[in-house]
Amino acid sequence: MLQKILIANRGEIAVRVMRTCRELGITTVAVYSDLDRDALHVRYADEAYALGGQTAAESYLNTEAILGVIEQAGVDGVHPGYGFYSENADFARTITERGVTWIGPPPEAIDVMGDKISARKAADRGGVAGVPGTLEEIKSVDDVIAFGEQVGWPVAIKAAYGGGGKGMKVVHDAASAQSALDSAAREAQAYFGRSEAYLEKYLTRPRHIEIQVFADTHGNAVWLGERDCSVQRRHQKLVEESPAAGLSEDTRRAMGEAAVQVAKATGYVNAGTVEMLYQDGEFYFLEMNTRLQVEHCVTEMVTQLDLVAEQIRIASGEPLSFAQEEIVRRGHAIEVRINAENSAKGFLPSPGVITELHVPSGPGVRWDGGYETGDNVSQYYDNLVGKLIVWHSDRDAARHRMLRALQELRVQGIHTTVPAHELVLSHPDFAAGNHSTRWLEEEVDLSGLTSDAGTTAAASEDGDAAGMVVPVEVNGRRFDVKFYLPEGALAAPAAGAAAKKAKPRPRAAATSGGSGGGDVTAPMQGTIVKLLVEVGQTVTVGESILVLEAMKMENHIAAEIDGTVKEIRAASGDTVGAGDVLVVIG
Ligand code: MV4
Repeated sequence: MLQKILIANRGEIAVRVMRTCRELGITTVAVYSDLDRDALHVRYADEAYALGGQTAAESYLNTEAILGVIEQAGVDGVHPGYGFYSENADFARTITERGVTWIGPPPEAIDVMGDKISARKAADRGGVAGVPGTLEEIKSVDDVIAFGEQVGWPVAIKAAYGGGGKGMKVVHDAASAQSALDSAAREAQAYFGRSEAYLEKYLTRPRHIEIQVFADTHGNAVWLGERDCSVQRRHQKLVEESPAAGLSEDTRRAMGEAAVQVAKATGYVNAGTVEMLYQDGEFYFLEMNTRLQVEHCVTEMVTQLDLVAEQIRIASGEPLSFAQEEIVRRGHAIEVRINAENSAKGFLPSPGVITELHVPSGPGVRWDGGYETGDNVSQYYDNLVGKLIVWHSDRDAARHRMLRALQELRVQGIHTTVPAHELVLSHPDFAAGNHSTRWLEEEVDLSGLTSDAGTTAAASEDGDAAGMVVPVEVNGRRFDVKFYLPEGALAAPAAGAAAKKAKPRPRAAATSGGSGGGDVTAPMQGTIVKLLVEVGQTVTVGESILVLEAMKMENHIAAEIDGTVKEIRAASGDTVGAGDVLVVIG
């Protein structure tokens, strides 16, 4: 059994892995960037080593620095979590060559699944049907047109090395095939450095159902049940559950057995997830994720198994601790991702200091967090603050338990996705299980969503007129009274409150709230990826002026008036603060 494990990650997943290590008596080693010197995963670990740097590339993806820590700390295993190195076959090979155990699948399996064309071929070898489509790369637009005429429009052009919806284009007719192909290739080249693409029939209202599989080095492979991850926005999952609503036991078993066949066809070992699209009672192989996933917790809740412990046992060479027929799934689990995003402003990233974090508890509630009160959610890393998971005997009871837990959760100082979760969990379509991958974006009215960060600091940062909540008693009955004050009235206390934890940047006049002025300001702290205009250029309302990246998401910042670009005050690569004036239009 492994004795000392380096967790090459940060945030909630690093803490999650360490918790199991502690239970198993394994020593934990954390690594950290300059910004994470005092982060929760560092405080939690038995030992912690600096990587230096701020951005992910400078720190958590700095191979030399991590290899140095592996050496210095004398670890015998590395757990990559998700993201970062988790699907990097070269890194897995490098540490394996140094005699260190990779807690993940064989690099060959990562490579096969990393190329979506070879993944489709592997599924095919395992006798599992992918979405109807091609097993070869597109050679010319004629391939696209011929395929569309044969299976019917729309069709999807997908990048072989793509993922997360990037490099995917939906084509509705022969006339638009060429431009879609060009744009898919351009996007794939820009994001993944490879432009190969293949074709699939585009399913118009699929559900995203994925199967958790596990395989050991002794030839055993099992499936642990499914997760429905259909509630997504811009390819970001928001709510996950197990089991999937309305799925028959026969279909579930057929999907599970298909997933195991895919795993066996690639010589798979350790934890993996086979993603499928499910529509009209049919399921199709989509792709396989060769890592532990964010949403593994709902599987843990219904199976009462510790998937991280199982990963470590398998990496240590032990056989799976259970056989397929011993796996019992009970009840229903739901997970919501608590992201630092402002639901009321198009899910705009909301980095900053968490001035208060009070997590729910009570029966059937689990919190997997990466932060505590006083911690800073940096714009340089992803926006996942924590995951709230509930279990109950059936779906509707679990849904009500989640609504109860969301009510108990208090996060102050940053905005979160809590209002969106409350809307989803209480929506009749979700309650009825009538949701697909396009439901949230196309059918749910998100316009009534409000911001949730109740602190005066966060409210004034956005230029919101809403202010603080104060308890009052009227004839012995207690009420929470919310003050609606004119913009700017809270500026003084806000600065004071924020100063306790963070140094607020000097703020420009309140144009960031969409006042329609000529100053183009940063709506949140971030890094400028690209300036799209030049001085002297005429622009119109709504035209993209620049691209600002925060928390791994690119945000287009638009002009609020027609006019001419008078001044550009920022350059590509600059880090800017909320409210900073970046471009002046007059
Ligand atoms: C599809 C599809 C419909 N038909 N493929 C998006 C991300 C990538 N992993 C696969 N995706 C999709 N592929 C075919 N042939 C619809 C999606 C899709 C989607 C899939 C899962 C979860 C959410 C989604 C949201 C939009 C589109």
